[in-house]
Amino acid sequence: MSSIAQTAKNAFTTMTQTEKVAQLSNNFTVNTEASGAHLTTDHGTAVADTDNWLRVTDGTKHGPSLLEDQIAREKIHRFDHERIPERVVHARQALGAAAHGYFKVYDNSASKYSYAGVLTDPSRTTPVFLRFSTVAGSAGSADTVRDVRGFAVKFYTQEGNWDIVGNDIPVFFIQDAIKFPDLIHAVKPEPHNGVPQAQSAHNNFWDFAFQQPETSHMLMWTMSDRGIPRSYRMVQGFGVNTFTTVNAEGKRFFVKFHFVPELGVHSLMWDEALKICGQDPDFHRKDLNEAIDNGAYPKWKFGMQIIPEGEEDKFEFDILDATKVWPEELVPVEFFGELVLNRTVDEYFPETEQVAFCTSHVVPGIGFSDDPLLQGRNFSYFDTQITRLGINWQELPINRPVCPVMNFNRDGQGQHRIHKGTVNYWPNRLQATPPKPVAQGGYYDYPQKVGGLKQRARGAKFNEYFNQAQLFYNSLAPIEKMHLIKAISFELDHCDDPQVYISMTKRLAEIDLDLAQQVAENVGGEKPSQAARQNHGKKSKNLSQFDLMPENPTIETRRIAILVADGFDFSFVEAMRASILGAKALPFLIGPRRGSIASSDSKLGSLPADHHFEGMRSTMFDAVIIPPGEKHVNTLAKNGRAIHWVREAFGHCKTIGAAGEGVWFLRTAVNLPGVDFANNGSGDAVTSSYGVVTTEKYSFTSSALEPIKFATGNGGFLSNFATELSKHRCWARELDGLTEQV
Ligand code: HDD
Repeated sequence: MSSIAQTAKNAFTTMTQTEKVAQLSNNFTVNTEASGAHLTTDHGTAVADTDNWLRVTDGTKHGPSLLEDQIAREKIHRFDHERIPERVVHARQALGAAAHGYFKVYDNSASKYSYAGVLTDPSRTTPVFLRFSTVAGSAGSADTVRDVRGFAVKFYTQEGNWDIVGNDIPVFFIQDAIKFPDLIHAVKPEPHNGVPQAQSAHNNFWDFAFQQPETSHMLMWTMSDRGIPRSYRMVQGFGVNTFTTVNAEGKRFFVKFHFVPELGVHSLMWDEALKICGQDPDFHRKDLNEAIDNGAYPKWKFGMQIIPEGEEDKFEFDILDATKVWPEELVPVEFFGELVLNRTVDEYFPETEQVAFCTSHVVPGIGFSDDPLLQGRNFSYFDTQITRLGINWQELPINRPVCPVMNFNRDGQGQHRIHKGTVNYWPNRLQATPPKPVAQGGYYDYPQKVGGLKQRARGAKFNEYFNQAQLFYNSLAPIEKMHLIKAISFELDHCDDPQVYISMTKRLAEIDLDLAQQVAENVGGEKPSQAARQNHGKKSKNLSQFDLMPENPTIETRRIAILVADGFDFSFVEAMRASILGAKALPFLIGPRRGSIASSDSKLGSLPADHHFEGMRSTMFDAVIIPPGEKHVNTLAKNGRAIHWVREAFGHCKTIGAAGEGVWFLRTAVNLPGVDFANNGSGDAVTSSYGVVTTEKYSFTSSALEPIKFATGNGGFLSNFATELSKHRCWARELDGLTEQV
């Protein structure tokens, strides 16, 4: 290009860019931080209160929220329609994983509380669809970020669809639905630079958390190990909000819904979660599919906490406040049935993506409460589906009820059904499609008495924010507290505005002094010398994950890596694989290359490695075994990646097993700190130390398949190994500082 042409091009570029920049800044720029600016509606009316939905209340107790609230409606409408549909390429389909399954009650014992068929008829098998999700990240974000997990269940009952749109954490950040747009804006990427993705570790989130102290309790949960689950199959599910049920006598109950996983509640470690974000962003959905495809169907017990109407005021917290749990000592969970997932989806988009949930979807015998978060949600979900899927979203195959749908709702974009007949209104001269009386199954609206002033206010008990944050923190095991402190320290370290991290460390002193001091020291906050509020010291059960270990030890669905190089002991590996499969866990051979690896015995031949050390890291597995074989361990000992593999698994507190020369590899090449190993000459005695299980000599039982007995001591190598693995991790390594040495 000539210099004249170049100059002309530059001038043109500069001119057009400048014009565009000027156009944007003059005509379209609004400075929300300008002095004197105040909050208005879209039509310019100043807003006096953006924290409270207009509701009926006497200032002590909550009555229903009013649809009349034009300010809340506008705010939620604007929020619900914020996203435009994602691009057909370069924007991966929405995040989340889902599966089909069924729900069944054990007997009719819930009929004391509800007349809903789905809860009371043991002869029924109700189909369900469950969608798991993360909250903050957009479509392409990774599965293992620190976040809340959505746990949304659609029950296709004979009386219509019932949706529990829950989370894996029993409380929520905010009390009033009108704050939801603020919460989500604060956690999403910051507006000026679109950073960070799928992270709460930034100024705006922690600023909001500080400004809105009702977030304190849930912050403790998300910063605990609950924020980084090992698997969707190992999370609890909670309806979170307070719902109601009505029994056949017309008596009403306040209820909270619970799902408790059969496999226990387990988490990743933070370092592991961070690595998996890059190594396998789809870790959780693959895990769900792998389990179901292998016939290991995830199962949850279903229960309810129940408070009869009339007893709702006897608690120090308001039972309609979604930032509070109902401690199980006060209101035990009664279990009524189970939910099982047994089929993966056939096609992601029409099922996982197009499924649409609504908290307002209930069936006769189940209803709402005046929980102010639920009242707003009941409006929001239906509204957002209109933007996402169009007005006829309930006709999409995945959303259609299994019972007949017949009404006079008509037309609209994407109408699927052709209605025959001459009338489309009620009442009509033909008596076509009449309403169904309650006695015959029509929905029963409980005649709730409502009183109070119409005002923007919350009930008096809603003003207490810290008791249950303390209760949760106090109930954690020492290792869980340690993780929580590290997690908040990580997050606040990513906040670069001192105002944010200094205020937040002060806030933590409202919960626990030790917590506040340790975090302040880590992140450069002001270390408080005394608690801002006395810790009441109370604890409650089932808040710590250690209270939720499976009733019977199990290694079902655990992924076990067996490291092999040429010259491994064939019989040992085959015996391990058979026993592991017998216990419904999954063995994988990991070698220096994918493909055939020769054993030490040419007559027995070789085995194919499933993956190579680089392709599949230790983070993808729950445990690792090093088989015997002299040549094989010499090769592993020269391979830095193999050594790193085992050291990393040790650092993540995973069970490690070795036999014969494999023990030498752990002791000398990997050099695991602080561990006792099986000695030379100890024969087939088994040594278990810090979750590392070793034996000099592996003795084969009469059959190749050694049944796993879950016993320590003299139970045999595999039984000791399985017992360690059934505990999920060996936390003593971290508590004793060994993990910091690898
Ligand atoms: Fe929500 C989606 C759970 C409060 C508005 N929410 C959504 C999903 C889950 C939850 C699991 C994903 C459903 C799916 O898999 O399709 N949300 C919760 C819980 C809350 C909560 C447990 C507190 C108890 N949500 C909440 C409030 C509002 C919303 C207060 C608005 C006022 N939520 C929405 C939404 C979404 C949604 C914007 C986005 C996509 C959708 O609904 O279908 O309407």
